[in-house]
Amino acid sequence: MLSRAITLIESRLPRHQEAAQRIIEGCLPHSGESLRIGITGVPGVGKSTFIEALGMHLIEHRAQKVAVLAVDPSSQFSGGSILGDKTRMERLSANQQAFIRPSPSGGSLGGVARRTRETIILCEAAGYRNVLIETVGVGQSEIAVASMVDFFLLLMLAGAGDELQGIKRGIIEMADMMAINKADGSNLARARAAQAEYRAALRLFPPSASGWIPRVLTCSAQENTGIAEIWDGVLEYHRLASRNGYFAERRRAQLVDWLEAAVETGIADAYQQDAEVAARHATLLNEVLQGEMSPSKAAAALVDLFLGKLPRSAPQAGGNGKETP
Ligand SMILES: Nc1nc2c(ncn2[C@@H]2O[C@H](COP(=O)(O)OP(=O)(O)OP(=O)(O)O)[C@@H](O)[C@H]2O)c(=O)[nH]1
Ligand SMILES: [Mg+2]
Repeated sequence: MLSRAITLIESRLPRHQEAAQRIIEGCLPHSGESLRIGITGVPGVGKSTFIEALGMHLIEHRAQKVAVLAVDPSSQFSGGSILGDKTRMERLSANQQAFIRPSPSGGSLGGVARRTRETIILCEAAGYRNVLIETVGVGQSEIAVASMVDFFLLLMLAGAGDELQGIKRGIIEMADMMAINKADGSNLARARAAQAEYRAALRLFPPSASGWIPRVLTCSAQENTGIAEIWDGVLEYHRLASRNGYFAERRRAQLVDWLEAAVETGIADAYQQDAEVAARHATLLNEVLQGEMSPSKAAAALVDLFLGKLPRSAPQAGGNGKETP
């Protein structure tokens, strides 16, 4: 049922969207009681393997249900990792206490699924106490995901400089915790060294608004070491941020971002669904490509055309006075 509801929410069809809004309204009062964790890192760092280990830890040692939202990067990068994820999250996908949902990135910013926020609400209402969101660490997706989660975990590898890992400074600044993964076998010593280096580097960053000092830990998702310590850290953050009000503040910021993103998505959907606008878009695009018109002039003409049609094409306003973002 949860899967089908999410599929409905991801649909762009207006009649599906109406049903989706009703589901979200119904779920909202039952949502919020979870930890929303964003997990990012470059391809191959071990995000899926880590989520398998953490998810099993939460189920087996903390008796909590886990939802995993993995954004499928296949539309943007060659291959994609969903098939790989099925094998990398073998135990978790077979476990009744886990729900794994690969979502298409659907062309939205940085590969983040366009309905990830709504999906989080549904998972929470379905009783999942932990929502883990895997996103591939290539840039914009982290920024989008960071605005949807309570805690942001950055997985790193030892022995590769920041540039090599494609991690931007801004992303390190957003991280509530860094974990050097693959701290096993002959890599262990290098992982420890990287830990010391990153700890020193983090000291140069200004203290975060939450009063939390980001941690640098090591782990091996494969050998299942360091996972419990990472989760203890997450819980410690949760306690601190709950006490000083930052957790609630961050949740409010999530609502602000949700509203804004939903407005943008709504406008973009309406724009794309208008046949006349779509036809004009194609014509003007052609003119732009021929060098006959500037992109900005074409865009202004298209926006004018779209806005001019609004009274007819706008969907009915809600009318029940409820304010779901
Ligand atoms: N030695 C070692 N290998 C690991 C560890 N974690 C993951 N791996 C391996 O690293 C490879 C990539 O792991 P994934 O979990 O698929 O990495 P990912 O970050 O999810 O990759 P993408 O989804 O493609 O971005 C796999 O071959 C894993 O078996 C670890 O802790 N130690
Ligand atoms: Mg993966």
